[in-house]
Amino acid sequence: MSKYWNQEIECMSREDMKKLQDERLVAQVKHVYENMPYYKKLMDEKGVTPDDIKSTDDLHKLPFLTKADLREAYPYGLLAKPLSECTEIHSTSGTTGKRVVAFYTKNDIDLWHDCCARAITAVGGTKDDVCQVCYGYGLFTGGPGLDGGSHKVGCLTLPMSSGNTDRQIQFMMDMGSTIICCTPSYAAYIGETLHEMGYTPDDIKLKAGIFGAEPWTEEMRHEIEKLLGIKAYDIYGLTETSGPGVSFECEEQTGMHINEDHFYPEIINPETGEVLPEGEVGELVFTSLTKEAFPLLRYRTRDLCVLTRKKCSCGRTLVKMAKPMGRSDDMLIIRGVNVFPSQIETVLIEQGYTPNYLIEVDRKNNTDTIDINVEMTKEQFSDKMSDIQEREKALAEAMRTMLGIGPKIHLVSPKTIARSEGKAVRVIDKRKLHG
Ligand code: DLL
Repeated sequence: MSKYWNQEIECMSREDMKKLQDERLVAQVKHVYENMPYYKKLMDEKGVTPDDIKSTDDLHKLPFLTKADLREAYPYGLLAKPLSECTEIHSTSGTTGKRVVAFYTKNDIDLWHDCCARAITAVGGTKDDVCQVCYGYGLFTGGPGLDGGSHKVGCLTLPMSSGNTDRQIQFMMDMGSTIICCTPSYAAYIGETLHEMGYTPDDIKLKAGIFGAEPWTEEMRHEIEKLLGIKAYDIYGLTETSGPGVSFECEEQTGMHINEDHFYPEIINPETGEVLPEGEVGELVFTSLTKEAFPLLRYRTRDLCVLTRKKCSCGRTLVKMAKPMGRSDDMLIIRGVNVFPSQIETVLIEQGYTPNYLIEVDRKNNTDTIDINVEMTKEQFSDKMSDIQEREKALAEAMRTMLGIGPKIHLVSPKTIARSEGKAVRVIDKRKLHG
């Protein structure tokens, strides 16, 4: 059984991949220019025509698209195929403003599922596996994407959707699930519940998990691997580019291979828009090379990360992206210092806490404040106030070393912070609430 879903593409030489990308880009720019008046206008304003784009080396000449464009063009403004050729939509879970809606033709769906099949195969999935999909189903892309990939691979697919955690565990045992797909925060919750029900990883058959849709740290990976007795792999994607499967992790577990035959990546300086060389941190930008219905060119994801073309031991030559360190708009600026929730998660798990925490940011007397509520485990829990204060002090100190600013720590009783079944809410920024 091959460890690749599509060896020819996944292990293609750089020259051949560049040739394929160049050809696809030229055709795609023409398709967009002729069928998406919104982007044609942006190109016209910049004085660029399809003839100016001869290869990926010319990509920098094209205008960017942002989430603001998607909102402005809502609902049909970025559609590049007649509605009669579209068979599905998906949408973001955005709570503010208009939703982002993405459209798919039959072919778009097929290619998307193919990308997810690559991800499942890369974690060792074959038709002999039982794949439990507990990402949400519906408008969210997580459930339908991995479900489609699992069907392609030929796994027995359990379309569980998220929630009803006791039932998830019951099915996992009864059906002998070997692969699980969900958000990392939900995986941690399932692991926690498994242990609470009196089981250990020896009681289940799981071997691998495919986790994404939200930022998570290496420390969280180890925590989940321990709780469920599995290998935990990362998967990345966004509704605007199709959903999960834009990139996926292989056995090396050191970043995600981008399906660059479909999604051409660039890293830019978020302030100037300038393209940055390999190895520099910046904002990830994707150009869809094959999508028909909703083919976004130079779409700014707002995710910050690094690309590398270092040789990977798995044999794949697809470029790799590091774990995104968060979205540029998730970054908290506290008293002028940049803080990412992922840094806080790292410290917590290193110090023996669980990934159950909530960050509250506020502004009092013109000064930013940051409070972190952290749940204690049953073992850490103590009746003695002085013990808890001691622990809070030690944790605040560890945070200060990592972040450069000292947050206020509040250790709270076990089971008092709400668990997540989908994307976890880690931050409440009250400064925004006050306007
Ligand atoms: O979250 C698609 C997805 C579903 C990916 C299932 C992986 C698994 P959206 O709801 O549109 O789509 O959110 C996309 O989520 O821009 C990132 O900020 C974040 N994100 C997605 N995957 C990861 C990941 C889906 N592996 C936004 N690590 C993206 C960090 C991630 N952040």
